[in-house]
Amino acid sequence: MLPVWFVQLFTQAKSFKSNRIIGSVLLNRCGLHVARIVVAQSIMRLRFELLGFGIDKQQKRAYFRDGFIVVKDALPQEHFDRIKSEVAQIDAQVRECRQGDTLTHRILIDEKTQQSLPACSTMLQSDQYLSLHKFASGKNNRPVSYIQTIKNHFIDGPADPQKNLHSDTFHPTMKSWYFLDDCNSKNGPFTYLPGSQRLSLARLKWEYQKSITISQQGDPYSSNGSFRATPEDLASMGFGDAIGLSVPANTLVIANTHGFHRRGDASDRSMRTEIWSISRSNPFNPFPGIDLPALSTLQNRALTLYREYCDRKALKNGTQSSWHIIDATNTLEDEQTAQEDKQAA
Ligand SMILES: O=C(O)CCC(=O)C(=O)O
Ligand SMILES: [Fe+2]
Repeated sequence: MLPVWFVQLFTQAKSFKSNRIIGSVLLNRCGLHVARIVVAQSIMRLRFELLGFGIDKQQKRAYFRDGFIVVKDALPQEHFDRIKSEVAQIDAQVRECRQGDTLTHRILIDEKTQQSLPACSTMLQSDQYLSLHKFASGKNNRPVSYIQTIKNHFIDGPADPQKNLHSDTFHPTMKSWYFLDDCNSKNGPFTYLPGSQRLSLARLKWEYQKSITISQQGDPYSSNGSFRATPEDLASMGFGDAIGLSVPANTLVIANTHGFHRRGDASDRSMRTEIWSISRSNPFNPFPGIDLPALSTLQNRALTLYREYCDRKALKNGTQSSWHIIDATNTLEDEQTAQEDKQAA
C-alpha cells in the first residue's frame, strides 16, 4: 500500500487510520500534517482569488474574515414558498444516517430529482447561487446538493457527534445550508467559531500536537481527519465562543468547514429542513477546474453508484450501510408526530 498512501498525500485524503503515512507518528513529529495544512491553505487561497471576481466585496470580506457568509432573504418570498411546497411533496429516494440521537435524512438532488423540483433547480442553477458557491469552494464546478432534514432527539442514543466543535478537513472546504425552516436553539442552529478557518501560529501548534496524539490514538472522528476540539483546546488557541446562527427560513449560509463549527444544541425533539450543498476538491491542485454540467451529472451518478456499492457490502455483512435507504412514508409520520409534539407544547 505504500505507493498508494504516498500518492494520497497530495490529495484530500485525511484519514489517520487508513493511510499509515498520514497517520505516522514519526512523520507527523517531523511536521507532515502541518506541512499539508500550510500548502493546501496557500493553494486554496489562490483558487478563492481566481473565482472571487464579481463577488460582492462585503461577502468576500466576510468569508475571508469570519469563514462564513450569511444571506438573509436569499430569494423573493414567492420563490421560497414554491421551493418549500415542492420539497414537501417530493417523492424520491431518502437515505438516512443515524448519529447519536439524531437522524439525518437526505435526498440527492440529481438531474432526475430536479425535474420534480423546478423552483429549487432554478435557484441551484442561478448565477448568484453558482458564483457564490464556486468562490466559497474554490472550485469552478457545481456543488452536490441534497434536501436534508435534521431530526434532533428522534432516537435513543448518546449525544450527536456533530454537536461537538470540529473542523471537517485539514484544508478549506465548503458546505452550505439554504434553510427552509427557521433555525434557533429549539432545532439546533448551525454554529461557527468566527475566524477559526484562518491559519495562526497557535492553530498550527495545536494541529501539530493533535496530529501526533491522533497518530497514536484518537477518537474515531478525529482519526478520520475531522479533528474535534475541546474547550481547553480552543482557549489555548485564543478563541472566544462559537456563535449559533439563529436565522429565519429563506436564509443561505455558506461556510468554510475547515473552521471550527458544530450543529448547535437543540432543546426540543425537533427538525429542520434545508437545501444542503457540499463541494470538495483536491486542495493541492492549483487549477479550480472547468464548469461542465456533464461533470456534475457524472459526479452525482458516481455518488449514487458508491452508495449502492456500500449497501451491497453492508448487506453481505448482515448490516445496513451508514447511509441506508428508508421507507419515506415513515418520514411523514415522524414529521406529523413532531408537529403534534410542538402543538401540544
Ligand atoms: O448540521 C449542522 O448544523 C452542522 C453539521 C456539520 O458539522 C457538518 O455538516 O459538517
Ligand atoms: Fe462538520
